[in-house]
Amino acid sequence: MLEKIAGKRVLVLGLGRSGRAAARLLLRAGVDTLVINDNKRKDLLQEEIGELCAFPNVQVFTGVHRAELLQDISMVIKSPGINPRLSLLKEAGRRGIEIFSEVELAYHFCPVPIAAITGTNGKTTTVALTGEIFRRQFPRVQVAGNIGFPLCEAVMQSDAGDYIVAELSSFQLADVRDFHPRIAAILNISPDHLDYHGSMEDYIGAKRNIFLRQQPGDWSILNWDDSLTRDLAPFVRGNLLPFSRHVQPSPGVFIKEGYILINDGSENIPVCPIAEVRIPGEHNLENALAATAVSWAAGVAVEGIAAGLRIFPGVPHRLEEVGIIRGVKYVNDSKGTNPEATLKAIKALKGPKILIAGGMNKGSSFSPLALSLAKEEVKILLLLGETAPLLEEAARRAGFNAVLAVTDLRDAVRKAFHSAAEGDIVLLSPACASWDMFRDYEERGEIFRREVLALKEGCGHEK
Ligand code: UMA
Repeated sequence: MLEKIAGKRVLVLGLGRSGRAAARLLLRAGVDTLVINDNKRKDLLQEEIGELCAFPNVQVFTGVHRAELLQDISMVIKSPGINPRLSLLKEAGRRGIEIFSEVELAYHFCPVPIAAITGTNGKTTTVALTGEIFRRQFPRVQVAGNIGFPLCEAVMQSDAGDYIVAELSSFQLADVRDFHPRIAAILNISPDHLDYHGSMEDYIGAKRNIFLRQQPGDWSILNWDDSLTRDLAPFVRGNLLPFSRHVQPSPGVFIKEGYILINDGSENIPVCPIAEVRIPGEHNLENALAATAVSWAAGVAVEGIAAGLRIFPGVPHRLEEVGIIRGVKYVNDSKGTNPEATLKAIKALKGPKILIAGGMNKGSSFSPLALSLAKEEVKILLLLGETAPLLEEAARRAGFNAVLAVTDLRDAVRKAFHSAAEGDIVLLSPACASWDMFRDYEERGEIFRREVLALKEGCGHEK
């Protein structure tokens, strides 16, 4: 990698969080010329460009992606959100220029071990929980990657003795070559981001890249209850450590008689009763088992694992209670960006629910979610965004007719407020990406929180 940087001309595509972190690392690594290209208008990137002005060897091109920028480029670092079918990337491929993700770049400069976690759902919760557990064993732990703190940034701030726990998306794993985590985990796989990857095969292929460079002595963790992740066992090169809620793999992490147990290949080691795991819901139990497996593989003492499981409260935008108004609970699950995640959310929350859903179309099927609405006590479905008509059609086909269209999230919260009865739950869990109406799921969740708090204000702070 260094031979493609020192004294060379490198192109960074995208000037978001990943692009900026990659640029900083490349400058530190002695790149000769850094070419940055973002399709946003220049006036919308003032802040991002500002911090790079001090470097005479940085050239920023905005507005469009132009093939001329590939002249004399040694490699391209692609931001994860940029579609791989972009014509500039195709042209780079034709010219034999290698394209890497920001994660691959970070890896080459990483002085510390990485525990990497991917999966369609539960990544952020599992990574944050694993970080909480690791802090009981290692002097300094950085939680990085898709969770919002770019891996390049974490690497630049790491010192010997630290550990990085990385959340990796399929976007980030699609363009790796040498990336080699000491511990790698795949939590589950269900159809997602098919608009980006083109096919389920490609999506699974990207996830599988997490194991690509692992060797004997490394750890590879798989969900044994998910047939798609279980099928990946033949690709594992490290020590396989499965986790399961239903069977008892040896070695493995599992549940027996209400207890989380680790089997090290010969004996069962008790961790803690499942009743003591603080994060709620069956799906979170799966995340707790995964975090236990990753932590045990990293050498964290069982007491430390149990303490982390008992204390960790969950992450923002994931089944996060943001307020109670007139006996109605408002829950922000903006991170529910695919139908599977929303299904888990409606199952986790017991009681009648008003569900706010809809967003950008990623090509997911809404039928299984639609079929579960009535069974999981959803009484009204409020729909917004690009997928509103598709969700409505799926709901009506499943015989669920309590569907209302809303103009935006504010309208959704207000309509939910007027329709809710004491004891109901108003749940934002969109089953879709946010990018048709919001910058990201975090902005969507914050707007939901703000609207709920505004309503609460209006109701005179009643509980
Ligand atoms: N851009 C272009 N051309 C394009 C598209 C975008 O130039 O064709 C530019 C945009 O104008 C913008 C920049 O690229 O300036 C944005 O790049 P990005 O979308 O890759 O976003 P980053 O800010 O770099 O954030 C990324 C991840 N975003 C995505 O994968 C979409 C963040 O994950 C991650 O936290 C961050 O890197 C740090 O690692 C967010 C996410 O939504 C949370 N992830 C998806 C998910 O969880 O489902 C995968």
